[in-house]
Amino acid sequence: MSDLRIAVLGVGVMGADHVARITSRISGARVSVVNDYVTEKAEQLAAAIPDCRAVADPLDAIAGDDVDAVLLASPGAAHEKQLLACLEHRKPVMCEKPLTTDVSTSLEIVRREAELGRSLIQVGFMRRFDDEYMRLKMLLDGGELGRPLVMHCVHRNPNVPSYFDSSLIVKDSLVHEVDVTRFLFGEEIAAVQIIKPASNPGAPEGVIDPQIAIMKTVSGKHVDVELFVTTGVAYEVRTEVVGEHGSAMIGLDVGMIRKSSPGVWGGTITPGFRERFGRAYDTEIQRWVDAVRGGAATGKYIDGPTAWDGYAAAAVCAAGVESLETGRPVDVRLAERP
Ligand code: ISE
Repeated sequence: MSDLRIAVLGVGVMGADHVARITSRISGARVSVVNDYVTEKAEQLAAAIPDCRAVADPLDAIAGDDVDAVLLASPGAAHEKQLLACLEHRKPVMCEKPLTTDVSTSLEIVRREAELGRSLIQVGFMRRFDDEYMRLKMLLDGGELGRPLVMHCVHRNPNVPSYFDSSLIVKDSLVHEVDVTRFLFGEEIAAVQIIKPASNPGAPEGVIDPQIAIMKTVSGKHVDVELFVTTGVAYEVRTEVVGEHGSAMIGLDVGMIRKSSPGVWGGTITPGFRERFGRAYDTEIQRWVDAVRGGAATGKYIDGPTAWDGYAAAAVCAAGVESLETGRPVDVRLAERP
């Protein structure tokens, strides 16, 4: 079987990472087209990859005869149009979060894909492919902790880009804990509340950071999340699940503990999410490539979070943003799943 030819749309930090990963670490695939609104960036990247061309218009890239599948790492605001084009051309697509920038357009994408009767859209919630999250999921599904009741999460970034505002902490950071909750517990989130403790004086003017999110699942499980994106320290993502018969925690960064003179001990903390989840991204993309290559036989062109998962996460985050304004818990109302 020949290599899957992928168009990568958007070659900023994430897109360029994906180009490098597909080119050097993923088997059965190659990058045939790159596109970015900064044309020179795409041209430079394409020049360094055999049989790859830069295309100025993302819709031409999607339509290309030399494109079997698409990886969207473009800005969220461009996703709706690009996803619709992928569906129109029946091209499988891996879409970095968000699916789209609002709940109604996300639902529209879910419906359009359902009308085609084919799973073509995978959403890039990479934590589901991380070894520690996979082990935790297996532990919970195996029933050793009994019924999970509570989850405590920590989500700390050393810093965030200058355009980050209070609502992006919900839509860009909390969204991962939303997906982790739905993934680990296998149920929808019914309500979310955002609490605003005293703000970090080091946070940019007007940005509410840290924030505490409290979520309740449909069956009544409790999830709390500390979101703190301007710690100035390093990247820390921890998850602890408490069940009827015990608890389990991941994300402790306990690689090597070193003891040295004068009487200190310690290790290192991962600097950022690209390092922390580097292997998860590799696994995610390899499994997606394998699923797309086998799609004609199985009728399934994804192996991971679906468009519905993207829509459900958007709905929870929209409720979170509403709570950020009111301070009160906000119910999440999901549409009927098509
Ligand atoms: C960023 O966009 C990510 O997706 C990271 O995984 C997350 O930890 C970070 O908070 C986001 O800003």
